[in-house]
Amino acid sequence: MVTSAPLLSYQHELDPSPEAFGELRSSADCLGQPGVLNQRLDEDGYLFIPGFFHRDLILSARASVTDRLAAEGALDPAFPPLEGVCRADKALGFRGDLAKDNPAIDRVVYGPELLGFYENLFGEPVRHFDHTWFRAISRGQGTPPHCDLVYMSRGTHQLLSCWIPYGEVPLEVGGLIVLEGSHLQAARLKNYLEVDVDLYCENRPREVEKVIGKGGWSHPGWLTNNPVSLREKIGGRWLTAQYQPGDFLTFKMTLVHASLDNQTDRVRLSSDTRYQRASQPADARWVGINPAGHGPRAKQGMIC
Ligand SMILES: O=C(O)CCC(=O)C(=O)O
Ligand SMILES: [Fe+2]
Repeated sequence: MVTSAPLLSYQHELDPSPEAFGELRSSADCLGQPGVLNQRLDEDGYLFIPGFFHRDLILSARASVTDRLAAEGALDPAFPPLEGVCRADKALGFRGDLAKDNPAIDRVVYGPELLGFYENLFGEPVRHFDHTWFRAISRGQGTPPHCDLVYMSRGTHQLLSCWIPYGEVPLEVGGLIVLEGSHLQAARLKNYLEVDVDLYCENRPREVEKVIGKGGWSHPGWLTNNPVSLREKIGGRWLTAQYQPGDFLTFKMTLVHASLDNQTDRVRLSSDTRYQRASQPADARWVGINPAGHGPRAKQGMIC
């Protein structure tokens, strides 16, 4: 992959050599073949489907978000809102509120195209989590390496995340990166994969204060904040793409992923949402009309 700017992830410079960095494999050509898709999902831990959605569907969802960002004064008024140019004095980040009461986002993430994809993949009726994660990432921001299991392990583990960019996300705007083969490292990552950030030890006063007193997490959720040393330790390449509107990337709960940092003044907009077989149990924190999320109702004490 051609790179001009250095590849930054959580302020660490990734090794751009072909042994350490590469492109996601496209499975767009296997869409009608669930057997092949499932085999690839097992092999790679992810499926990358470029050009899946109609571009206009994604761009109208983008407009719904950039209009909100413009209305709150987060965007540079010298540019059309759709360009998503951030004001230099405003930092953006995780913004679940941008997907709330937003029919244009719902149309993408819970519409017939994507639900149909998962139904075909799972071979039976599916359900999605009712919580929609949404990010508006401005310059200097990115996501450190983690697996999603630590946030959503109380139902089936045969759950898939779906990352969708709303607009072009070239390398310097900072899209998702996945660590090749990391879903096959469960034995090595065992202690980390057993984490549940909302579980805490009742017999450890400092943990009780952190989780119950302050409403925080018993564990930060990240596997590490250094994607470079992580790759050197567990191997594989960091894989990504020059994302276009219409693309999506779906992946397993145990696949290590992170993002590149945004090195531009253009906001990186993306959602991440979750899908599973309807017949399997769902993590109660994320389903229903007003899901508990990581809030007080989700905290569970145990004796350690
Ligand atoms: O978009 C990001 O920076 C992180 C997304 C993520 O962690 C996910 O899709 O599970
Ligand atoms: Fe994640």
